[in-house]
Amino acid sequence: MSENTSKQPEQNKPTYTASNITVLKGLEAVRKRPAMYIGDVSRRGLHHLVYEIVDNSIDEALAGYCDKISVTIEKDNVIMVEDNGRGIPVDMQKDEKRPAVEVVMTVLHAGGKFDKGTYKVSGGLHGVGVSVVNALAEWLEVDVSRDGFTWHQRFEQGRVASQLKKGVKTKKTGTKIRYRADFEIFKIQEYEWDILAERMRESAFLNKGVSITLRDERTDEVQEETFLYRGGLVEFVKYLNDGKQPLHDKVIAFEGEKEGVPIELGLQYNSSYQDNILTYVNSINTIEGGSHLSGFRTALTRTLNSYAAKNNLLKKSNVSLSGDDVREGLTAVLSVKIAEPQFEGQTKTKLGNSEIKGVVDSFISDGLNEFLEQNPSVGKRIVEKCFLSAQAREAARKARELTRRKSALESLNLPGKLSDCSAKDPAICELYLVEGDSAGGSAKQGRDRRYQAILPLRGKIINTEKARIDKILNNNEIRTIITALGAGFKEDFDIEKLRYHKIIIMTDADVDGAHIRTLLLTFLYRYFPELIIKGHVYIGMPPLYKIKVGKQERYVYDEHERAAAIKQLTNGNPDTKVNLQRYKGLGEMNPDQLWKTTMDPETRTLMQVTLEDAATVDKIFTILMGDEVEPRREFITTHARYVENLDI
Ligand code: 0RA
Repeated sequence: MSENTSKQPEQNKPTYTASNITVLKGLEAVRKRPAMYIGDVSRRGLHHLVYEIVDNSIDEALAGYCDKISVTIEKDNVIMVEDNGRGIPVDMQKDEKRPAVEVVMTVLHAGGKFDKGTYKVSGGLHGVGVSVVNALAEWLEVDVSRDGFTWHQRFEQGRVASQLKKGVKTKKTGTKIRYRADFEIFKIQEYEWDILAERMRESAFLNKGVSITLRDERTDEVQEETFLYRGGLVEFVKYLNDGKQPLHDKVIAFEGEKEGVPIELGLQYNSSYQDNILTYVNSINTIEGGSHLSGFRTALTRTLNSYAAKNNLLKKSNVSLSGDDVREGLTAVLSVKIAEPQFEGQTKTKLGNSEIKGVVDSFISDGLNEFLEQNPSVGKRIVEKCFLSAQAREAARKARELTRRKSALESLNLPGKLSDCSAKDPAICELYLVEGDSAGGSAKQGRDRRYQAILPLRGKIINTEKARIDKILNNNEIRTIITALGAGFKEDFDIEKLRYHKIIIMTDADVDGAHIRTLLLTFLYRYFPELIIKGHVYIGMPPLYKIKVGKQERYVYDEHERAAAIKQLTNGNPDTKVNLQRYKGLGEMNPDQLWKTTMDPETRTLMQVTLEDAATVDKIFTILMGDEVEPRREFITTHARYVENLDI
């Protein structure tokens, strides 16, 4: 074992062999094009590095060797992740002639080489390996407890900075990794507690019995929270349904293995009209769904229909429950483990393995049938709710058929309020959804009519969180939006027909504006999720102030920018006269100003709406649009996290 600890002094430059050179090339590629490995180098990517390490510790937990993980944000934005797993192996790697831990840290995708047979992740942004974190770290230090000793090694920008060194004796095992991200690469320095906490909570729900402690030492008042859920998905579903009225007390849960595939499901209906189904493969949130979700949906629809029929629970025997009906008000979490997952789709979060559909279907059918047989009163309540949904849907269908005859939901007959653009290629066309007629007027005059269309919305649109589909379709603003988009609705939806590839929500920078924006986002999220997943939805950012110093004019978008701009324009001289105009609404800007500040692709700021964390998104909409007032007030003025800065 001693051969692992190189005798050369730490300061000595390591000598490079051929294999080391390919290693350097590999990590160099990561540093050159980090986005290829971690998505981006902004907030998301920075946090992704933390997940990457924690996921490795979770892998140890999945393999049954680890039940405690702690994650600390230290001062100076250093991250520390410690676990009580087996410890990264420190013995000599035969092929590489270097200690295994050094290989794991410096060779792309080396982590999995040693660990066949566990549920490792392939493809997508996940499971890229700790070496990617190492490559993107200013420095990284690893401390392993294993084989009776502690071991230490340091790296800088992915390169070996000190050879593996054997330390004191220990009986413990585990891995501790400390690193500082390379802020020459990352644009953003700040870690966000909420983002990390939400992710750690999710991992803890998905890996029951594993305790994950998050600690923030950046301020004198240290913050710490431990996530540990012995109930796993049952507790996850309860958490998601918090603030909603459950239809039955107990979360329905199944856990087991079918044809070698471990499957876990928790579900509970609530009185709302929306569904919230989260699916995971190897603890990765499959936002775009895939074969496991299809299997679950099929099983649910078939099982509830046959149960209802068998027990004469449908008041009209000719009615059958559609997929939408059996999912109304359903909160569910499905988690499967697959040895070789194939991820597809826009964001590589769609499970492709086709064989999984049938496996999940049959597992869930069996479990659900058994549950319904044993709990007839719960079964009856669920079917009754589905039946109400079916009736509403039937009413909506009739209403839609009526309107369809009038072509109101088809693009042949565009709404009168829409000022359409002249271009016909959706890829370059933009639709501005604008709050109020007066701002709509300015936008119409200020726009580039070749590719920018304007749809002014009068007053508040309906809260789609609180209404069934029949009511929603009776709302004029909603119908106008659907018609303008041109891609149909629900079962008729066809994204190929979408008339604009950018849908830009433009509301005032005040509380009312935020509310209208949220109403619009709620509607799009619930009824056109594909538009968000495919990245078509944006938020336009009108400026908050115009600053004028002498002849110079500057528009700024937040308080922070205001201070900086004033300082710059006045050269820091407090006696310089500053003319500050605060825009209360879009209507206060003339068409030319609106164009320059909010609509001109050269100068505007757009935020792209993303669905990064589906669990949080649903919670946010429940808070924002649901019945409880206080959490809403708290939330609405702070910034929405489901919005990602882009396109400047
Ligand atoms: C390679 C092989 C084994 C474990 C690990 C790496 C490992 C990596 C990390 C990263 C953070 N914590 C970690 N813990 C373990 C398998 C070890 C064995 O077979 O004994």
